[in-house]
Amino acid sequence: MKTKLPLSFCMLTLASLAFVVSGRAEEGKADKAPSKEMLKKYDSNNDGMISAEEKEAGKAAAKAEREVRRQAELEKYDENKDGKINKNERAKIMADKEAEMQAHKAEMAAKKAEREAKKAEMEAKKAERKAMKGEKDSK
Ligand SMILES: [Ca+2]
Ligand SMILES: [Ca+2]
Repeated sequence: MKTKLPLSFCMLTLASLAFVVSGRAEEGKADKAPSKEMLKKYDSNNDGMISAEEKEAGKAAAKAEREVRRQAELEKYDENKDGKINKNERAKIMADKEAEMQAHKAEMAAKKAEREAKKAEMEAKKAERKAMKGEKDSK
């Protein structure tokens, strides 16, 4: 347990850092013309602009979404039902997230291996064709 906690903590820090960075990136975007993604998210009357009201509504929706996620997290992990996530419960969340991440990593590695295997196959076929052609030419 002692060896596992610092890693989880490190990942938590990394995750929140990534969140901050992506949050900043989105804020930066808002200053320029709205991106398609932003419009899809916020432009509810489809006039190609995001009004203050639409932005507020979007923010409220995002907040509601976060709240729903928090509630789901509580429902799943709040073992002593005190409405809060304590250290032990947080550790479980992190462990689950870590497992999820490892599974994702494994999936990516498997996909990469598959791609590489395909590439090797193509190379082999290419080499075979070349060899056959060479044989023909030498005849
Ligand atoms: Ca609009
Ligand atoms: Ca709790």
